[in-house]
Parts: sequence; structure tokens; C-alpha cells
Amino acid sequence: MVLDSISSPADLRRLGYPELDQLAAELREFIVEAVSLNGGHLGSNLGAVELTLALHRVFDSPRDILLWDTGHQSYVHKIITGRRHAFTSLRQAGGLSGYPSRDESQHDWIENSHASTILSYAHGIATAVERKGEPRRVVAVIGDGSLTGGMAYEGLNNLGHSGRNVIIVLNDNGRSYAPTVSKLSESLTRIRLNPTYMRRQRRLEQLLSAVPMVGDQLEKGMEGAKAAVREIFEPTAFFEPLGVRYVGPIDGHDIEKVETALRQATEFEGPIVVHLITQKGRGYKLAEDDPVKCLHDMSECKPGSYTAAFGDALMAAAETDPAIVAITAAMPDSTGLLPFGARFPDRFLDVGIAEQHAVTAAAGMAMGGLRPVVAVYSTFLTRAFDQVNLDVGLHGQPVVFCLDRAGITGDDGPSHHGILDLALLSKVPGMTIFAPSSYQELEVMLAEALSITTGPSVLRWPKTDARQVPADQVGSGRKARRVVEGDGEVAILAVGKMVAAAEEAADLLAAQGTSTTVWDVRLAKPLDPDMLADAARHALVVTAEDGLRVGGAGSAITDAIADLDESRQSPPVLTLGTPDGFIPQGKPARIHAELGLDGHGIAASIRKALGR
Ligand SMILES: Cc1ncc(C[n+]2csc(CCOP(=O)(O)OP(=O)(O)O)c2C)c(N)n1
Repeated sequence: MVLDSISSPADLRRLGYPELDQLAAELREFIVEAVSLNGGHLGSNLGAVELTLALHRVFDSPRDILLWDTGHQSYVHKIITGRRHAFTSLRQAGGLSGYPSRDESQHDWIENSHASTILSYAHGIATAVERKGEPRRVVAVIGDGSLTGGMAYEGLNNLGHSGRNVIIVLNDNGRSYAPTVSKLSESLTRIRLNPTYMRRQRRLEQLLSAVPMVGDQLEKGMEGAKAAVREIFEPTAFFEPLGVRYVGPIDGHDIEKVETALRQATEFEGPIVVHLITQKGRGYKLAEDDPVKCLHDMSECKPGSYTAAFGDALMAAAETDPAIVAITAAMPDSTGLLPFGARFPDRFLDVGIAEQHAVTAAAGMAMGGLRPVVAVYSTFLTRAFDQVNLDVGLHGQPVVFCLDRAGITGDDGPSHHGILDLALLSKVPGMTIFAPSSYQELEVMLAEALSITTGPSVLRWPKTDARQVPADQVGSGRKARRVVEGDGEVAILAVGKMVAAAEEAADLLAAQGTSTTVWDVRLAKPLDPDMLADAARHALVVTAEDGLRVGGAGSAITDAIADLDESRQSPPVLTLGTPDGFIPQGKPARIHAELGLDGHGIAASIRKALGR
């Protein structure tokens, strides 16, 4: 195995091209095996094998700085920078991160996973490198999908404006999760599919390189000529007006060609895009063939999950209300919207990796009389908080936000946990926040949210199977639901997924003689006054949520109970939630147990508070 001889990037530079091709094949097998064991981003990594090898041969990491947008495609980078043997622990508690990680290696610079940031990091790092006069190159790899995020444009604009020396490797496979949503991507595709353009470009380059350059004037003239000819032949007169040069397109699976292009790019001053055409899922038949399932983090929508409950409920609602439109930011599959898109293609919008745009566009649609439903992961809505607060909230627009993967999500680590939504969104004036605790609850809550005519609403649910409950265990309207009635000793007010844990805690406490009332809060905002009044009759109130403890639903409940009746002593409130800190990767059940947010943990906290 060639792979056995690789323990650092320097080992790559000893190999000839036939050995590199062999290595690429071995790396693909290795990745398929690792991902089938622990999950992960299969297709993106299979598509980035050759470009990663080329990068590590041309540049000398960590002196040269290699940056990966989103970071989900960095497995080969990890393998050849000495982490191959840790792949059995990929995405596991205490194991290798699924993204670059500064703790793991000096070859990693960014703890990423949220898309479209890398050109801004590159601008910042290149500014520092140039200011300090360090002899290091800054190279940023970004996918065509991630280039649809507005921040990527901000990065490009600033790179062009400042003229920083950054090599931007555009890893263009025409796909985000689903096909990339962008006119730019369409024109890139036109180049990719146009052999005449490729031939003409090569001829032009040969011609121009044969002309001797004399003096500044001629050089400027040549630049002008080149630019003019590019304008004619290149459908992508996009980068250059921003001050960013463009070379390509180049077959991103031809290591030699990629290396040549990268070496040439180092000769230029200023930012330059090297456009590589790659194939997602390359070399793995299943991933090449199945455009959705195998390409990403096995992000399918499982039957019986909350995601499926949402997809079903939205379809049903849309059948009777033609104003409903569904919006996704590049994740139609994993937010459960594929069936909706197939049934109502005209009422389904994929805006690209553009959460901020999704939110403000939804405000616009609501202003125009539509009923927009924005389906997004909790962690990704966070970056559009300002748009939620001002563009939707301040304007009182009835946009429904449906947040999947709320709470502790697990394998993707600190940046993917959806633990900020309750704390942040509850601060938006006029916001209504639902947290379903079962499949059936999600259905009634979506209908309720869609009946709101002023102000935004949120439904947030975890990445798990949804509990199935009979009709008499489903709440209604904007009221909380008492699940278990105790005798006044302890009341647990639980949010969403924590209802099941609270019920378990109540059973454990009952077995030891402590009577516990359990409420399904259902709405984290506004809080049900009847629930608050009932809770206040107990000697101890406990709140439980799978989100940030400080500033979350528990904080709001504590304040509301204190405000109930100032003349009366209100009971102590114990708030349980996630701590102030970045929570590492691991299985959600294990993390919940470690944080005391499972049935046993909640019971233990209550026993402690009661001094038992
Ligand atoms: C802000 C944000 N929204 C959504 C995602 C989910 N996501 C992860 S990878 C990806 C697709 C990225 O496409 P591209 O940049 O083209 O890379 P590829 O996987 O095709 O190599 C998406 C949508 C994310 N990581 N960050």
C-alpha cells in the first residue's frame, strides 16, 4: 500500500504520478470504510482527494496555510497530516473531529463547519502574514455550494479590494447538498461542458505567452487584451471585476494539471481563483449514482423522525392553503422538504447556503401575502438572528421558522449543537416558540403556527425519532399541557424532548416517595399563565430544556414566576439546561447523561435540591 508510506505531506513529494493515482484509489477505499463505520461527509471527501494531494505537494503546510471552507471535505488532509490511525474514532466522543480542529493538528487553522467563511479568514490571515512579512502562502478551498453564501462574496470583495495574496481553490462539483442554486454556478457549468471554450482558451494562452513583453505599457495592454478576450469567451466575468484573477477550469482529478495551475497561481500577485472541476462521490459507485443519499452526512429524513413529521404536516397544510411556501437554505433533503418540492415545485424555494437571505426573503414573501415556512437547522438559523429580529420581527411578519436539529445534535461537534435558539429567539418581541414533544404535537403546533397572522413563530425539534402518542396526550392552542399531576411537592416544567426525560425523572422520584407534577411547556414563549400559576403552588419548581440554561426558557419561567404575585413568596426555581461552554462531539444520549439532562440526571438534581 502506498498509503502506508505516508505519514506527513513531505512523503507525498517523493511520489510519481502513477503512485499518486494509486494512493488516490487507496484513500478512497479508506474514506468509504471510515464513513461507513462512523458516518460523515462521504461524497465531498471522495471528490477532494486529488486536489488535496496536489495542494500538499505544491504548498508546504503548516508553513503555508491551507484553509477549508466548511471543513467537511478535509478527511484526506487529515489522513496525510498524520491522523490516519485516528479515523476509527471519527466523530465519536473524544475522537477525531469531522472538521478541521486546532487541537488536533498544527495543519488545521479553523474550527469550522458553518459554510462560506473561509475567504474572510483568508483575508484576515493574509493581512497578518503580509504585515509581518512572513514568507507563507495562504490557500483557501471553497466549494461552489459554499460560494452561494453571502459572506463568501464579502470575502471576495475584500480580497479583491485589498489585493491580498490568497489562492482560492474553487472546488466545483456543481452540487451543494442538492444541485447548487446559483447563476454563477450555471455559468461555471457552461464552461465545464464547453470543449470549444476550453480549446480556445488554451490557444489564446499559448498565443499570448509567445508575445514578448516590453515595458509596463505593453504589459498593461496585454492584460487588457487578455481580459477582453476572457470577457468574450468566459461566461464568468464575475471574479475579475472584483479584483480577483481567474484561471481554469481544470480537471480537479488530474493531479499533475492541478499542480501546474497551483504553481502558476503562486506567480501572481493578489488574489486568484483556481477553478477545479470535480465530481462529488468520485470513485464510489453508490455515491456517484445517488445524488442525495450517499453524498453527504447520510442526511436522509427517517420515517418516524420529527423531520418526517414536519414534512408530512407541511404537505397536508399546503394542500388546503395555497399561500404556503417552503424555503430551504441548500438543505431540501435533510430538512424533509423533498416530497414538498416534488408536490409543489412552484411553492418550494432553495436559496442556496444563504440563511440570512432566506429569512429576509421570507419577510418579503409574507409582506406580499404568502405564508412562508423557513426550514433550517437550529445551528444555521443563528447566523440570521439579526434578520429574524429586525426584518421579520420588527415588521411583525408571520414567518414560520421550523428548526430541525435543535438541542444536542451529537457527532458534528460544538458548532452543530442547536442550543442557542431558545435563548436568542425568545428575545425577539412578538415571537411565538413551540417545542413539540411528539410526532402528533408537531402536527398541531405547525397548524397553530400557521394560524398566527402577526409576528414570527418558531417550531424547534431534535434530530431523533419522534414519540408517538395517543390523541388524549396532545395539547392544543397556545396552552401548556399537564402530563402528570402531583401533590404540590415538585413541578417539572419541561421543553420539547425533555418532556420524556421529565416523565422518567418523575417515575424515579415517585419510587422514592417524592410526588412530582410534570408539565409539557409546549410554548417557550409566550408562557402559559395557567402553567405558571400551577407551578407556583409547588414547593420546588424545576425547568428542563435542551438548550442554553442561561437566558433560555428556564430563565423566562423563573422571571415569570417571580412576577406572578409579588406579595407572596415564590418557590425556588431550579433551571436545568446546557452549560455556558462549547459542548464537544458525542452521542446525544451520552451528552445528555453527562450534563444531567436525562431522567436520572433530572431526578438527581431534584433530590439534591430537596436535600435528600
Ligand atoms: C451556514 C451553513 N449552512 C448549511 C450548511 C450545511 N452544509 C454542509 S456542506 C454543504 C454543501 C456544501 O457544498 P459545497 O461547498 O459545494 O461543497 P461540496 O460538499 O460540494 O464539496 C451544506 C449545505 C453548513 N455547513 N453551513
